[in-house]
Amino acid sequence: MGASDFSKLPHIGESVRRKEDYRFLTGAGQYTDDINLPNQRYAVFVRSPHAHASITAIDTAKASAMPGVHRVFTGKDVEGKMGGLPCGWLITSTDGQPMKEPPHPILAQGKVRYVGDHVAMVVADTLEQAKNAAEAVDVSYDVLPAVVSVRDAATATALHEAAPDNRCYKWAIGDKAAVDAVFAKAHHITKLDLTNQRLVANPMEPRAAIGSFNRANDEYTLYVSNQNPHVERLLMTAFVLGLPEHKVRVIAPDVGGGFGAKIFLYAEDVALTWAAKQLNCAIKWTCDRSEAFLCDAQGRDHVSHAEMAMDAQGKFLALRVKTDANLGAYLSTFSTAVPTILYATLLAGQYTTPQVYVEVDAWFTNTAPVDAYRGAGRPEATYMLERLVTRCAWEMNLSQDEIRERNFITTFPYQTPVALQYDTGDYVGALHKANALADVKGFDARRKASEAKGLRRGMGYSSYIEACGIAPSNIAGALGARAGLFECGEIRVHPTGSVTVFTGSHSHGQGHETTFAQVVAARLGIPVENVDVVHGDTGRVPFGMGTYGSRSISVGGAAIMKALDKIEAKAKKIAAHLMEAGDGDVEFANGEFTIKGTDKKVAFGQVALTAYVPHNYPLDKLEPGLNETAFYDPTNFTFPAGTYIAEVEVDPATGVVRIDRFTAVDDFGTIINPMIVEGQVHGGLVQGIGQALMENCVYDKDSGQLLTGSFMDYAMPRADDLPQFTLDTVCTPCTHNPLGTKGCGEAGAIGSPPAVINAVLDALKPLGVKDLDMPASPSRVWEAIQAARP
Ligand code: MCN
Repeated sequence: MGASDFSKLPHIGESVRRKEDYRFLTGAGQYTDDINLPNQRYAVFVRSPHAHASITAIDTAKASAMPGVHRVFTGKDVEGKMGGLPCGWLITSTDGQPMKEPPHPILAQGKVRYVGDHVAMVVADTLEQAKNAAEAVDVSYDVLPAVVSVRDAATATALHEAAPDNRCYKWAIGDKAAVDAVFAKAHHITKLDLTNQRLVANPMEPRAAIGSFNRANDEYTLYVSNQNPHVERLLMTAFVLGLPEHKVRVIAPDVGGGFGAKIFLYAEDVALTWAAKQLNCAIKWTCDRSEAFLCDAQGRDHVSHAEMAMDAQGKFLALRVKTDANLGAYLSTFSTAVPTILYATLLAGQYTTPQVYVEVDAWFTNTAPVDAYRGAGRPEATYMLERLVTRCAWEMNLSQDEIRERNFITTFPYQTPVALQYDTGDYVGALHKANALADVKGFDARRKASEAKGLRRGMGYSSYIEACGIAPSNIAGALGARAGLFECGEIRVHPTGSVTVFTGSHSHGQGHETTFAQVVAARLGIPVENVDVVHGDTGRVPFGMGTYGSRSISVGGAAIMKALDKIEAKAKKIAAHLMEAGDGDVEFANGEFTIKGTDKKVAFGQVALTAYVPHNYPLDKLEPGLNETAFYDPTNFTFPAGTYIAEVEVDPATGVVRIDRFTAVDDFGTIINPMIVEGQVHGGLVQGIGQALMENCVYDKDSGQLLTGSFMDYAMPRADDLPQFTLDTVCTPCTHNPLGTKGCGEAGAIGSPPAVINAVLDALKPLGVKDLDMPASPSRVWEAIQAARP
């Protein structure tokens, strides 16, 4: 079935209420920490208090003798018994030097490299006993100099022997010589230096895991708050523990948000699983919030310089970008792909810039590992580009509309100079719709009204594009990644015609149990209530690559569509048998099989029953059952895009920024469930606005201590920091997946930061403020105003 026919089916585009909300709203959800297994103990990790140090001794005698303590595991216990954490998607350096892949041990081996690094694991009968014993583990350290910023990394004490200058890799994309030649002749060059600050993901449910072992069958089970249980199992068995995969079951039950931080294989998960066999028990660990600040993988942390070459009309001729990316102390699972494949390839944006050259240096520092966080690379690209485009307009005396419309891509497919081919889009349409909804025409009057109150008002634009549906194997491979990411779906039609869907996607707030059920119900012509969705369990779902990169509906949903094609094909044969017709004469629509040109028909339920209760079944042509599995590897990314307009009021006396209006017009192709999509955009916008105005993960420059290790210091946005959002969409269906969908889960976080900062800068322009880094906190804004004073 084509995407166009699919979009017209019942339930598609319907705001079906979320099936999963009943259990969440009635407290019946089951998160990892809610689960308790027989013979369960508790683990607590002893973590490094230093950012960089040699471990000279670990004395576990006192801790081991404390009440309830079963074992204190240290680096020595795991040394030689397991590998280190793998870094999965390693990209290939482009400077001829191999990428530095230093070991990432499960428990520290002689050295710690960030505050929170895992030194020992204590297992005791109760959590209190484990905590007390952890405090009694006596670790002696020789403290070494620490480095936290990419600016200082090259000259700092090396973290790893494998990387003496702390550089992990150098990577570039684009034609440098061609770009330099254009710059040499450009009419005007706009330049920008900026920092994309480090963020902490902070899902509502902190990470948690229970490792268990069954001696009877030599099988492990790991319950874990994770976004991709099959990948977790694959990495843990193949790279770290050397176990046959079928001996480990990973279950990610209800997960209270992830935002990227739960995609990765973490040391705690491995340690618990391994130790469960050593102690022949179940071992639970629940991360507390302070621990999460220290040791969850963090996001962003780029320092960049960008230049745009233009002709006299403001037409973009070439873009040149140099970025230094902070990878933290160790490589996390996907970390190397973030500042490269997921960042640099998006720097063409929505524009026809003929030449783009991006150079990335990635560095180790004594900070928590940095990896994907909602948007992963694409917010960094959008922030860079949309700040630059806004500045280009200011320097060329063009309006924000003019600079964009002169450079927007308007014909598709469009091949960018940085590897991607956009299939569809309507960038002009989204801009015009956003202008109308934001009442741009009324802005001057509102600005005057603000000025009359002693306030400054500004308006900021951001026209973002992202690559979702991560990741087509062919494109990922061409860009140097070692693996692409397909998805798997299984449709099990039961004899009564109800359906269970097994998907490799994982829902941790995105509402898949509803939207995936809508897709199946639409295709089979059955009620949404008759479809249940199972995910998050390697013991029940055939395989899966999980949820991130806004891939679930476009890749996981497409796998389900492929399985449904097989179901339909087989069901048609059964229907043909029932109606004594040829297979080719059967048509299927609205839950009924019919024979062309006759009034013969059978219902889907009757066909399902026949599949399991065969009567006079042509066994030579058909096997019983109605159960199909499909794997889907996309041929391209999906390219959601849109224009966001923020309008802010700034109090120059205090530096306080208030967002007065925020308009977001997105293109997500065909939309399955508008209510869920709107919720996803809301969540993304809040995270993006949080980055723009409040959130900032700060390490002390000298000691490497995390200074923002609690919600007292790390400001999260709350409802009263936000305006009522005005949302709308344009629709250009994706051309290469059978649903026509483009991902929506990250758009808000990608598009909003530059819109907000551009608005703040627009407001402060009359005061002489030319630049501002995120977060635009009151103190920063106030300081910028003071610094700009003549
Ligand atoms: N959808 C739709 N029509 C479309 C696109 C999507 O109806 N055209 C629906 C989907 O069916 C799905 C939801 O919207 O129910 C999101 O779909 P999609 O864009 O495919 O994104 P994913 O499901 O793959 O979710 C991943 C994305 C990412 S990468 C992060 S990070 C993120 C996010 O989703 N983390 C979240 N949203 C989150 N929401 C919550 N509550 N918690 C998180 O941790």
